[in-house]
This record gives sequence, C-alpha cells and structure tokens, in this order.
Amino acid sequence: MIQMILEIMILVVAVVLLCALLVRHLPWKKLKKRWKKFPSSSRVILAVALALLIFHGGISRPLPVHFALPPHMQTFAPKGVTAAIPFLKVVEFFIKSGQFERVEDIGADPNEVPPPITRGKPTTVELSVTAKEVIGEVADGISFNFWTYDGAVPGPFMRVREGDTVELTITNDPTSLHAHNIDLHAVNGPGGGAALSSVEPGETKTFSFKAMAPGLYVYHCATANVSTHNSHGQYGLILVEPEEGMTPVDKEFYVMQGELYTSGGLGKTGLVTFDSEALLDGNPTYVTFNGVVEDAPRMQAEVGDTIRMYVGNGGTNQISSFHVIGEIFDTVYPEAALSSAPLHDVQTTAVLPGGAAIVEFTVDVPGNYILVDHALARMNKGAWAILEVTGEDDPSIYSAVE
Ligand SMILES: [Cu+2]
Repeated sequence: MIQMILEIMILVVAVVLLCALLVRHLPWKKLKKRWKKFPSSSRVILAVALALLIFHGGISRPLPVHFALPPHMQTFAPKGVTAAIPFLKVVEFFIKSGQFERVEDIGADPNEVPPPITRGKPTTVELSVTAKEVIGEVADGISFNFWTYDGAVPGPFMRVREGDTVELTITNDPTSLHAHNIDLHAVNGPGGGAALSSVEPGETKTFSFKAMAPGLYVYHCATANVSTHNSHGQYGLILVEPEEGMTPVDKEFYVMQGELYTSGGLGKTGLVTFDSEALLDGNPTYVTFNGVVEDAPRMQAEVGDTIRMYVGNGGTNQISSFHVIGEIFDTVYPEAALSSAPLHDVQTTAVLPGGAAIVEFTVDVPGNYILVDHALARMNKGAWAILEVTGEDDPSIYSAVE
C-alpha cells in the first residue's frame, strides 16, 4: 500500500512538472490561431478522436497493472467484496498503528495441546476466543499486522469430546479495525458458526453447537473477504475426540501450516503490508509452521517417545505435502478422519487447505528432525520446523560405517 501511495505521488508530481513545462514553452498563441483556421467539421472530428483515445485508454487500462489492481480491483467473490483491504481501513490503520499490541512471539507454541479427555460421557464445554489485530514478526525484523485469535497464529488448540455441546464465546477486541467471526469445520449448521458469531470491534457473542463427529477440524475467520481474513492468520484446530478417546502417547504437538502475502518480496524488513494480488495469484511470500520462520527448535522429545502431531493447514491456497525428514509415520489418519481406518508406514501425507491430518511415530535415534512441506522450495519461504530428540544412540538403526 505504501508503495502504491508513493507511486501515485510520483505520478502526480510528474504530471504537474509536465504541465508546467508545456505552459512555459508551448507557443499557445500560434496554436490558437492555427486551431481557428481548422474548418469546424475537422475540429469536431479531432475532438471526437482525442476523446475516444483517452476514453478507451481509461476503460481498458487506466494505470499500469502493478498499481491498478488494489484500489480499483474487481473480483467475483460473493457480494463483490474484493481481496484488498478497504482504502479507508488502511488509512485508519496507519493513524491508529500505535494502539495495536506488539506481540513478542506471534507463533503459537506447538506444545500447547490441552490434556486428553478422560471423562466417559458428554457434557457442555464452554470455550472462548478473542479476535485481535496485533503486530508481530514473521521473521527477525519483518513485522506484519496479523489478525489473530488470542494474539497467536494459529489460534488456541480446542479439545472436546464426541457428543459434547460446545458453547463458544467470541469477543472482538475493541482495538480491532475489522469485524471478525469464527467458522469451525466441526459444526453442522450454516456458516459453521460464522452466521452466529459475527462481532464488530468491542462486541461479544456466544453460540452453541453439538460436536457430532470425531475428527480434527480447522476453524477460521469467515468474514468477507474470507481469504483476506484467513491469510492474515485467523485459523486454528479443534479436536473432537472419539467416545473411546485417543490412544495414549508420550508427546502431542500442534502444528499448522499457513501462508502470508506481503508486499516488497521475501526478506523485506520493517512493517510490511498485505499483498492482495499475491493472495489471488496463490503465491505466498512466506509459508510457515505456526506463524513464524523458526529461529530455535520449539519441539523436544526423548528417544523412544511415541509422538502424535495434530497437523493442520490454514491455507489459504497451497496443499501441504507434510513430511518429517528422517522419520516414517507409523500411523496416519488421512484428512484427520478418526472414524476411518488409518494408514501405516507413510512417508508424506497431504494436508489440504482447510484440512488436517493426524500423524504418529516413535523416535528411535537422537538428533534434529525437520518438519517440512515437501514442496521443498517452500522451505526457503519458512516452511520448516525442528523436532529436537535427545537420548541414547542406536547404531543398529542408524550409524556411519568406518
Ligand atoms: Cu476476521
């Protein structure tokens, strides 16, 4: 957006200078005399020709493409809402940018998984989230205005049991500039909750739904333009445990892939702005696990640990080819379908935008295991995270040969 404003300013200055030059040097009196010598019919033809030329240019391409799109963007989403942030909201953001909370670590902690549910019957569970627009760093020195649930990307991991009634309260923080809501894929009902949960800044609403089917489900903001809200960081996972519960493991982790679309390209430092064209092109600047390019391992385990990863894809556009370098998944629940038969001995599993998978494996050898989207160029955009494993070596499984 800043780039666009600068370009318009440069254009205006250039036009003013050009006009000044014309006023100063063109022989206006001579031109006026010659114009009068034109027959009136020729004058009309010339005027119409010039008007057509200008008008045609105005319709087909009024401005160079790279800054023509956002302010005049036309897209075909419901109600014609475009992917660009409304201009007045952008201005409001820069006026009020001091009021946004600066979050030190915007990336959700992959260890923050609520404990397994031990009760044997359904109940009513009260959950709450706060939609909050904050400023955080996707990588060192690269800040972005994230739109979040509870100030982190992804939002909090929710855990309920099949048959539970969930009463979900959503508050939109008073500092927000935009309305938000929540659409949970675990909901049966129009909008997945979005229709009942749309909150203006400062507003709170509660709705309830019955968790009817076990599985691991994505939730996200579904306020128009949906992909704009989604790609600012508003997504998370809710686990609906089956009646019999999840089999016990030593470690559970919460990992969610997501995309960020920013102007100025990969590595541009400072407060970078949202790039709606890149979003529509499906070409993210950053692809991350849990919101940020990792600067230190966030997951630890011991040799022999059984590990379960709840893996989601907040999107907006790309399918994740989820793989852990140096491991084979003992068990995978494709598409997180807990009622279906799992797969065994899997190398890479697809995690669709707005979808999830559950993978389980045992770590046999110490060292660093890198989680990736195996569309490996995305590693250069940040799509990796490290599981650090300590413990006894086992040369019978993995060793150098002298
Ligand atoms: Cu939103």
